Formats: sequence, C-alpha cells, structure tokens
Amino acid sequence: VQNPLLGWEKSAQVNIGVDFSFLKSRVSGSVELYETNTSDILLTKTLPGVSGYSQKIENIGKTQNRGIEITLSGVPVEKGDFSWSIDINFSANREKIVELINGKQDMLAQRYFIGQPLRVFYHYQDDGIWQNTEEDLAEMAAFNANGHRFYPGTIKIVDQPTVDIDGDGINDTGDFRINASDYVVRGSDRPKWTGGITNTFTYKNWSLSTFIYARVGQTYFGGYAPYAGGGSTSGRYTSDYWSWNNPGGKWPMPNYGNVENYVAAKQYHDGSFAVIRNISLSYNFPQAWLGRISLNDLTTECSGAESFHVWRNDGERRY
Ligand SMILES: [Ca+2]
Ligand SMILES: [Ca+2]
Repeated sequence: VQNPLLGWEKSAQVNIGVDFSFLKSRVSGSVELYETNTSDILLTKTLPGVSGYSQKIENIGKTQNRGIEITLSGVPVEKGDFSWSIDINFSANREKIVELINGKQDMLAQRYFIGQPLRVFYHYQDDGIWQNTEEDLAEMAAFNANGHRFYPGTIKIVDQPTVDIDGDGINDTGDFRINASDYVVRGSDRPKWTGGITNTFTYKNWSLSTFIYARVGQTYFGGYAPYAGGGSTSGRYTSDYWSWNNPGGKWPMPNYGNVENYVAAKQYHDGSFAVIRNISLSYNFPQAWLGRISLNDLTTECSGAESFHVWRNDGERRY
C-alpha cells in the first residue's frame, strides 16, 4: 500500500559544541547542546481489507528532543610517581511531544500528551491510606454510595476535579467516582539526567580506578510490598502497613475481604539512584621484564563488576 503520510524519521537537528583545554591540558572537556525535531510518532491503523492489507502505519505527530552533554577531565594531583585523575560525563535530555494529528489535542487512548515524553506512566494518583476519621468516613460514604468499597486501611485515590460547580470553565471538584477520568501522568521512565565519574589513582605501576554512575529523575514502577493488602507472599513482607493500631502505616491493611485497593497507583516511585559500577586495581608489568618474554604491554587487572548502590531515593524497593 502506498502511504504518502508515512515518513520514517523526518528529522532536523541543530548542534552546538565547544571543546576546551587549559592549565597545560590539566583540565579539558567539551560541551554539546542539541535539538532534534522529528516526525516520528507512528500509529497503526486498521483499514478495510480491499487491497489485501488490513493495517497501515501513519505518522501522526512530532517530537522535540533537547539535550546537553558535558565531559570534563582533570588531573588534580600529579606529583612524582603519584597521580589522580578525574573524568566526568553528564547528560540531560528532554523529549516532548509538540504536535499530534489533531494539533494540540492529547490522544488519551494512545497515551500521547502534548508537552510530555513519548512514553509516560498514566494512572491514578494515590494519596495515602483512608483513615478512620470523621472526615474520611464521610468522604468514603460518598464514594461507596456510587458503588465503591473504600474502608479505613485501603488505598486512597485522588478524585481529580472533573466537575465545574460555578460554571467558570475551571473544574472545582471530583465526582466521587474513581474511573479513567482520574488518570494523570505519573512520570516517565526517562531520567532527567545521567552522569558518571571515574577516579583513577596511579602510583608507579599500580592503578586503582572507580566508576560511579547516577541516573536521576526517572519514575520507577513496581516495588509493591507483598503481604501489604494483597494476597501474595513472597517471603518478604513489611510491617509498615495500616492497622487500627498503626494508622500511620504506609501500606494498606492486609485484607482479603470485599474492599477496593488500587495497588498499581502505589507503585510509582522516584527511581533515582547512584551506583558504583566498577572498581578495578591493575598492575602494569615494567617494560624491562616484558622485553625478555617479547611482549609489549601486559596488564593484570582485577575488578569488581558487581555494582552496588551508594544512594537510592526510594525506600520501597527494599521490600
Ligand atoms: Ca469552577
Ligand atoms: Ca473522579
């Protein structure tokens, strides 16, 4: 099928880059800025099967990608047989949808939102746990009158404003129903920035190198505490769940009864982390030794490839 609407990667890119070096090359680096505008949002459409093809792919929107990449290298110490060098890289990128086939209108079914990245998490917003207070009981009664089954100890979902009481065009209140109109963008799996630092310490033929990597600002889905309001037990469980004696509990009351718990809503977390990706110690055999066995360069290295977290923002994943 001929498809004039389809252009696989019509893109335009602008780059600005600077390389620098000073203090007799003790400090060097580069900065690069870029912006790419691409028509790359593809949608598969099903067609009546006259031509024998039942599906075609259309280009239905435009995205913009802006970013910055920085590298920086330096030698803070270089004295006799000892040296310490640092290499840093940093990158940040913002992807957003700037146009869809209907112009500036979001496409809810496809989860495409103007101003947001291509892939976003779109779900209910959780708001803690329903409490056994007069205020919460009254609010739950209003939901339950509409068929919901909320009780103290279940997950509270934000009833997004969808009702305009005073007719000024701005929604003021929810409708005491939790449904698709209460969905909001809960973030993206894209990080706001990533960065790495390599420190290398060299003394005579020995060299010790560490690499720390950070990924910050992405949303992470998962980490629901088993046993907390669900039927699953995987051997790990939390004691930080709501109970009549622990109204401050973070997770819903373990409950197998006829109640409503929107467990997915409680699983969107800030997934920022930093890890030590690599630690390696190496020894460079001296040239004088290598000459005898006719080798030019020989390094022995032991490294710890197992990465471990030095910092992690969300506590949920410990469960
Ligand atoms: Ca209003
Ligand atoms: Ca609602």
